[in-house]
Amino acid sequence: MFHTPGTRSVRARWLMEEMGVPYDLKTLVYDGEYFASEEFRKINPMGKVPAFYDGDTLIIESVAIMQYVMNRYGPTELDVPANDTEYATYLQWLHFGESGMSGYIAVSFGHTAQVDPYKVSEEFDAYCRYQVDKAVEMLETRLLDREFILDRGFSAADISTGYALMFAAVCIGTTYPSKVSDYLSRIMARPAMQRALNGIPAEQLSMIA
Ligand SMILES: N[C@@H](CCC(=O)N[C@@H](CS)C(=O)NCC(=O)O)C(=O)O
Repeated sequence: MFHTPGTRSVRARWLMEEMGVPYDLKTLVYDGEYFASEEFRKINPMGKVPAFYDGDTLIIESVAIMQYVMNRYGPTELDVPANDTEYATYLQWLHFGESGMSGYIAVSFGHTAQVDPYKVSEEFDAYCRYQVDKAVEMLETRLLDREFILDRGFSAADISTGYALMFAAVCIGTTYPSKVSDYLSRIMARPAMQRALNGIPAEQLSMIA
């Protein structure tokens, strides 16, 4: 898998660490010019990480990689079967971590860092931050009476959403209410997550809590 520390490829790496699935990592330093180059776009046509190869099969969406690995290399307790009462909630948060959170965080990060060609207007940045704030509020409510997103315990939904919380704290300075903050500390302490974070500078990690 093509990976850059701290990016969405952490999700897939964290999942494989939790499952004990062996993987090869090609670690790239983030370099906008290289990512946009023809050479890298032969690896991932979108010029992004993760780019996950299983033989000739390529997947470029972090949550899709998670689902692929769980289904191909499971079974795993991290996945929730369709006949489970929590299946709908599981699917919602598995995808919400990317489409309802990280997409907005990434736009706001590009804006904050003033990275070409990712600059947007102040209004659009405010809109993205508003979406992130609402998501955090919804998660705080969910965590009022549970340790993880699901009653059954830690699942892939926590990997997807937990990564988004880390992304927002480090890249756009989001701060969290008490339940979300405790939850983030709890999932960050998992040995598999610690291994998946290998390569992230300590000063960035100190921004999370
Ligand atoms: N929806 C994709 C997003 C992938 C993505 O945007 N990756 C970022 C890093 S977190 C990237 O490589 N950006 C480089 C660029 O856009 O130039 C996923 O979940 O994998």
